[in-house]
Amino acid sequence: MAFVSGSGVALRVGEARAVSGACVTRVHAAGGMTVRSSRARVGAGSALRMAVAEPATAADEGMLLEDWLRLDVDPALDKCVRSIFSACKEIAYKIRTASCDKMQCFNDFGDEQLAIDLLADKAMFENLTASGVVATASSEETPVEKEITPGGKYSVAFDPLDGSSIIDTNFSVGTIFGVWPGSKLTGITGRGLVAAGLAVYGPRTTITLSVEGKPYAYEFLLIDDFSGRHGNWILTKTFSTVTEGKLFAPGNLRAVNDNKGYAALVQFYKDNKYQLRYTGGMVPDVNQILIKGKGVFCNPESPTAKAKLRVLYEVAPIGYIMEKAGAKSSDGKQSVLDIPINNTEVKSQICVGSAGEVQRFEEMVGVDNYSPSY
Ligand code: FDP
Repeated sequence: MAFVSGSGVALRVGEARAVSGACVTRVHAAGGMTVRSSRARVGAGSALRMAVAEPATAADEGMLLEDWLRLDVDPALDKCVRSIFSACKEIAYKIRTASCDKMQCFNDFGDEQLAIDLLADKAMFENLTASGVVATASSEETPVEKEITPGGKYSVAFDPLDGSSIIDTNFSVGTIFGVWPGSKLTGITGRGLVAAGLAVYGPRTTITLSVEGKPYAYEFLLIDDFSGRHGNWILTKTFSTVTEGKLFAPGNLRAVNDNKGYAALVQFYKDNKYQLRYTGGMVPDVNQILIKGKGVFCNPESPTAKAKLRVLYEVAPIGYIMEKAGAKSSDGKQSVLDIPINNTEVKSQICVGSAGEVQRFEEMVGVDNYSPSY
C-alpha cells in the first residue's frame, strides 16, 4: 500500500524514512497505519491516510509515546507509565472481545474465565510488576498497599475498570491511575502525584495523561492491530485550557432530594439551557470536558446519598489531570488535590471543570451536606 507525501513523494508502509526537502522523518508501520517518531506534526486522521512530509515543528502531536516520554520524563517514571499503557492495551482488547450476560462481562485470562474488572486488575498488576520500578500498588479491586518490587521508585493506585455497571450496555468505560514517588499510598495527598491518566475504552481507545516534566494533559490514541499486546500509542491532542461553556454532567443526581444547594444548581443549569452530557461513567464524563474545552462534572453528596468516589483511585488522579489541563477541581471548598488520603477508602465529593463553573459549585453546593470521610 502506498502513501503520498505532501511533496508528492510516494512512500510505502514499512519504509524506514520519508524525505521532504531538507526534512527527514522516520515513518513506522504500526498495525497497518503510518505514524511518525520525530517531532513532526501528524493529525490522527491524516496519520491513517497518508504520511505528510511537512517540516518538523516544535509541536509534538503525532509522536510515539515512547519517543515523547523519553524527551523530558525520568526514565523510571517513563517505564512505569509505559507499563500502564501496555496494561490498558490489553484491557481494551479484553473489553472488545468480552461476552456479557445480564450481570457481568467475562473474558479469558490464561486458562481462566474472569469477570472483566478482575481481569483488568490482573493485567495492571502484571504489567506494573514487569516494569521493575513500582514499589507498591493498590487498586479499587485490591484496596491494600501491595508490595510489588522492593526498592522501586514509584507507587501506583488505580481503578482498573471504572464504570463497570455500564459495561454491559457498551457505553464507554475507563481505567484511572495515579503515580506517586516512594512506596506509600497512604499519608499522602494528590499534590504529590507525578503522573495520572484516564484510559477511555470507547469507539476509540485513548489515554489522557499528565506527567511530571510535561506542562499539560495529553491525549494518546491507540493505533491498534486488534490484538492484545501490539499497536502503538501516538500523541493526538494537547489540553491546556478549559473555558466557560454550557455543558453539564451531574453525577449522583439522587442527592438533589436532600441537598438544596445541588437542587438549585441543577435548576440553574436547566434555566440557563445548559447541554446535558452524562453517561454514568466518570471517565468519559470528565474526559469530554477536555475534548470540548468547556463544561463541568460534579458528584456531590447529601445526607442520604453519600459520596462513593474514592480519593486515592479516582478523585485525586482526575484532579491532577484536570488542573494540569487548565481546569479547576474542588470538593466543595478546596482543590481535591489537598484532600488527605489517610487510608485507601477515603471518599469525597468532586467537581471539575472551568473556573467559573467550579466556583459556582462551591458557592451553591459547598460543603453544607458533606461529611468528609477523612
Ligand atoms: P461504576 O459504579 O459503574 O463503576 O466510580 C464509580 C462510578 O461508576 C463512576 O464511574 C460513575 O460516575 C459513578 O460510579 C456512577 O454512580 P451511580 O451509578 O451510583 O450514579
